[in-house]
Amino acid sequence: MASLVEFFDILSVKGPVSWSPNTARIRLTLNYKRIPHKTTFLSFADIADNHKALNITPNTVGMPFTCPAILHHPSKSAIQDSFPIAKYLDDTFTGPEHPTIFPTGSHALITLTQNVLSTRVLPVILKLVVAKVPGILDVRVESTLYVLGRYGLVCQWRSTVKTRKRSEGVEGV
Ligand SMILES: N[C@@H](CCC(=O)N[C@@H](CS)C(=O)NCC(=O)O)C(=O)O
Repeated sequence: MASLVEFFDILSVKGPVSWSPNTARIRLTLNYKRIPHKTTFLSFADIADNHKALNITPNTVGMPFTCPAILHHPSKSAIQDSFPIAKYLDDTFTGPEHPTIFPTGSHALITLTQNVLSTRVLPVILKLVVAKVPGILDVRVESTLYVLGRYGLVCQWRSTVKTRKRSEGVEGV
């Protein structure tokens, strides 16, 4: 069956493999709901340009443009942020061939849980997770510096970046 959804994931040094817990939520949703889709892996540095070209509404909290994102070809809807994406997919792909991920009547409880997790739990573990990210992003150094600056970890990781530049022979640096 033709792909109905284009799913935007993030490229890593290991190539087109799933590594981000944020994007994994939508990969799991697409697979569980048996939605025909194709994955496009974006370099971290290209996320904003890609999303702007698709007229994706910027996030109001956190970084304006992030993955996961999807483009639903039939409706031309382009959405980012895993929770709204999951709700959109559940509302759009219904019927026995597409199992539901939000049982009827559960939206309020799930929204509350999501809010607590993202405001109370995530900030605590974010720095631990982000510290690992530069080591697995694709080797475009500017994208590595981009994420480091974003989370205030430039000093801690600058030496790692230099090591990677030498050993991997990235051009132009
Ligand atoms: N709340 C968002 C978070 C998504 C997110 O932070 N994604 C990261 C990668 S794991 C990202 O794309 N960051 C882009 C940036 O910081 O420029 C969701 O659940 O989808």
